[in-house]
Amino acid sequence: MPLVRDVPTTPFADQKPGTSGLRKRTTVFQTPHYLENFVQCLLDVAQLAPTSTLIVGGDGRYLNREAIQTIIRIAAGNGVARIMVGQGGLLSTPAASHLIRLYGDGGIILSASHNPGGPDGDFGIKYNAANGGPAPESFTNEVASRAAALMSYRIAEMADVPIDTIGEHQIDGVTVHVVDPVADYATLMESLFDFDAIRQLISGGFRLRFDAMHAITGPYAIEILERRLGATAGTVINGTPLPDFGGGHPDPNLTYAHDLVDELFGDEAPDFGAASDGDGDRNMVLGQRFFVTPSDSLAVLAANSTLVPGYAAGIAGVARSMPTSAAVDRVAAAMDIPCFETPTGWKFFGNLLDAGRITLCGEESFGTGSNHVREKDGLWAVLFWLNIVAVRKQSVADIVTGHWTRFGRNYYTRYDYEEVPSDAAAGVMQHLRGLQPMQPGTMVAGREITTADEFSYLDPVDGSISRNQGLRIIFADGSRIIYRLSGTGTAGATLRVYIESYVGGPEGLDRDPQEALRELVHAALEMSEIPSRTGRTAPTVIT
Ligand code: VG1
Ligand code: CO
Repeated sequence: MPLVRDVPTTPFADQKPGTSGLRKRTTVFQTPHYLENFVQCLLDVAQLAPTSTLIVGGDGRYLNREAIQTIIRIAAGNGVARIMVGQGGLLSTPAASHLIRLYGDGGIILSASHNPGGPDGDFGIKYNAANGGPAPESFTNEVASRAAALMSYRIAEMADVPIDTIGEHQIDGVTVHVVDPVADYATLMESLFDFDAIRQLISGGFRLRFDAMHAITGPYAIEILERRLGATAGTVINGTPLPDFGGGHPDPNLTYAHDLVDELFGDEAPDFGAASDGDGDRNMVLGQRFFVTPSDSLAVLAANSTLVPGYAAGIAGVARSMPTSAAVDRVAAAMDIPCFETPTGWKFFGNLLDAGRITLCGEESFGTGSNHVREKDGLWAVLFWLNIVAVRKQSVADIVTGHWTRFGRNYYTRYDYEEVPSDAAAGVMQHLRGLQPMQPGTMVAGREITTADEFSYLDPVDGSISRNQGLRIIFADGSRIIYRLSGTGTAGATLRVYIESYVGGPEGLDRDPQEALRELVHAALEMSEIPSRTGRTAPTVIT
């Protein structure tokens, strides 16, 4: 075994993981001992047996490579003798989840997801348990309290591991297995989807474009879409992961993926467009001149799930995060399967998936997934859509509008106010909590409030309770306004306002969402006093 040193350190009080791991400015992670301390605390709480295999990989952002060497040394220092790493230190979040499930007992994923990377950008780290899913709140709370008291960490004196060379490396009694980051994941996708049908669709002239946004999904998308499914070379754009994501913001939405959006709404638009985020767990799906709202995407996937081989036997149930629109609820009701409403963040789906109570789940924030792994999965969602298009032989737009005709339409929008001063954002939430007009029976924007509360979640599997998961105002006609503070931002606070309204049809299904929701949006801003309290007259991002 390698020589192990106990290094004295000072505790950090700010190592509290948020919605998805610990995310900070890169410079914060470069503070001496900062990363080491956090990894020591993760391993202290994880309590891996010496025979365990730890999976390690990240989205390739600046500091990824160095951090992986440090993590290997700390893991070895704590007696972990088998470590599996993606080549070059790369693993998308869903691929890491899959490797943990296949070979591992836990994993450490390095990512700040859609947040910009680079020396002036963000970095992040999180722990996933043996089921492949993000550690639950009980785990992350314990990590944070240990980090606030840690006095020393254990680190092995080891040479750098050759993470670019595939194969098993024996280093001072520690086995480091460097694997192709894509292979097992691509095989999993082939087992779930009808690749023959998708291949035929593409060879028949269906034109697609995938924007990897200079982030982790490039190698995955090139292998799967171009090599295995026969899409022409160049279908995947921005396909080489760069440490600073090309200076961009790898967030697949209408604002940050504007090049793709422009192409799909242009004259020579392809039939299908998609993008993924920094760590590969998000997806944005576009048809020709058509944007699929993520909440609708989940509903459409659920309604069409039996067309896909991996789900042909039927789905046990579905779940969505609370702010996600209720479009999938209507599908679940029609299919006579349960529908669960969880707090924001994928970790809350884990128990439901493990217990077999749900098969598909998703969030309004461009996240969709299933029981195939325990993370949301960007490329999986893209393949699911392609499979449905291939079987139904209809355009994306026709599939979605047909869905509305059958189930009605949940008009939906999200307003994000990024980097608002923390006290102003907290003030908005405090003000909303104290609002008298939010009593049931009050009329707002011509609608009657039936519930106004702060969302709490009782996990039906383990009985744990998560409180303060967003303020919600629910109206008699099913419309909702929700306010939440983000748990992934790294500067100031990000305030999110989610607005939804249902129209049963057949009239009124083809309106512009901003137009259809205008009154509710107005009411949401007026009630919350966001403009006057934050000084923001417009949101940073509208979805
Ligand atoms: C955001 C999204 C949430 C998602 C989370 C992690 O969290 O709203 O739905 O699960 O990001 O996604 P928040 O707390 O900022 O609203 V990712 O792709 O950043 O791992
Ligand atoms: Co992500």
